[in-house]
Amino acid sequence: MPTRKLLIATRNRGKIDEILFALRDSLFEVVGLDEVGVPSDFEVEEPAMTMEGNAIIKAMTYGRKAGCLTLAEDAGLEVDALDGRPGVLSARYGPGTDEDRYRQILSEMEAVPADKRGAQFRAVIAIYDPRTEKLRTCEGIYRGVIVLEPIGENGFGYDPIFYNVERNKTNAQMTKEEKNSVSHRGMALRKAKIILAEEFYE
Ligand code: ITT
Repeated sequence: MPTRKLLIATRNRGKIDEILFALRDSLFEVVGLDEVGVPSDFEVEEPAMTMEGNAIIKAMTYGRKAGCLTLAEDAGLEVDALDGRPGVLSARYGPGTDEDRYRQILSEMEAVPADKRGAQFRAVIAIYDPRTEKLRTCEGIYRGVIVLEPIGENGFGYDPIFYNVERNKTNAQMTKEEKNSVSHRGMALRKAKIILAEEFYE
């Protein structure tokens, strides 16, 4: 029997690389938006107030458009001293580049002492099958500390300012493999793999 296709519904290059790595031994044939013919100008709004809400909207909208089993993810950084900001607005927290946005966080936190610089990444994954309308979600959370100055070149987004105390390095100093073993996305994807195998494999 041919392997079932699983669409990874994101255009964020950093996420795609990490998801492909985590699903490299998947039971499914993992495909991207271009491969199922979703045009690059097809945009999905993210109006929800929660990551779960936006992950569900992305999975259902892309899944219906492509007619294919779909995994979408919404993720973000929640900083304790900023009352959980940027949170669901992480990709849109100020204009410019990823670097502009992490520098904005650093400047907002200039006066925050070392023992109050805790933060977490959260990732919510939604899996949607347009044929049966079955929908499942799962989540991963990853705690760390916001550094004073960015360190490292790997990863994407806020990785250069997110420090892992146990590993004594920022996310941006980790290989893809190491980040996958500790991160919010890695945790959510390990749960998603079980859900996919138990509930969506046929
Ligand atoms: P899609 O909606 O196409 O998946 P996006 O970039 O808009 O892509 P999100 O709405 O989920 O994705 O925004 C997540 C943002 O949070 C992302 O742009 C990064 O700035 C940040 N982020 C999420 N996960 C991250 C990670 O593992 N490392 C660093 N930053 C991360």
